[in-house]
Amino acid sequence: TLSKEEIAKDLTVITGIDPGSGVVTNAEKAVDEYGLDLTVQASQSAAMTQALEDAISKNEPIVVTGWNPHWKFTRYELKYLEDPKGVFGEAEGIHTIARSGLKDDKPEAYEVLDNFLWSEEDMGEVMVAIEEGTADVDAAKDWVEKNEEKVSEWTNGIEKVDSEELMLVYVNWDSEVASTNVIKLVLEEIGYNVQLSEVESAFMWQALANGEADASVAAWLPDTHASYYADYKDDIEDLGKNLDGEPKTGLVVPKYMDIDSIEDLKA
Ligand code: PBE
Repeated sequence: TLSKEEIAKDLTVITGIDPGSGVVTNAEKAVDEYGLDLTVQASQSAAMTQALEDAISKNEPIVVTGWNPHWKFTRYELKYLEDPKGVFGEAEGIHTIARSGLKDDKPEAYEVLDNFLWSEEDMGEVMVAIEEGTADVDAAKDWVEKNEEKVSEWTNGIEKVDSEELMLVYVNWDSEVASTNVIKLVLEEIGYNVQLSEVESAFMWQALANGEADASVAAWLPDTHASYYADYKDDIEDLGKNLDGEPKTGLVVPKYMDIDSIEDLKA
């Protein structure tokens, strides 16, 4: 284990992901509010998990901007640091959001998207398969084939369409790569010609607000994407939760770090 003093001596950064993500914004807020002598280093999800792997292999201290559902909790022994100031919010949800007008223009797609609801275990299966090397599309296909009953609850009674175009936007976060690829296949079963557009967080919200894209299953509310929601809420529609579970974000460390709270990161 690493003591609080050893951690304070060696740790200079919080390893972040993409700069537009809610966890990075909130990590910066945490540095301010807790008065930490650490810099939030933005990078990418894949670089963050690589840094985690490296630090763990050397038994070094590391703090990352983390969230679950995410495969890192199955792969490594990790824990969230307590957040007594509530910087990372309370009860969070993963929501489906759509551009205004989708309900009228493409009611079948709207209905499927509105029905889409799966569990943390479901999402975990797809995410772990991708992490282990299965292509995104194949991991999604395997899950859909194995879960016909669940999928039919989302599509039951919905009329098929004839090759209508539909554009889904998402950000390259492991959890959202999984959900986006699954809902794409389900919408294709209904007859949509689904395009995926991978963008930065801000553009995900923007593209829906100005009608360039149709929907996204990658909105984290009410807290993680609060500022995007505030900016765009009048021009999008929130279709509610698509994950049955307790998604969460925060600062995550290996269990061998002998600290419990973000406050313990104070030098
Ligand atoms: N995440 C995953 C995103 C939302 C989904 C928690 C990394 C974020 O904006 O922080």
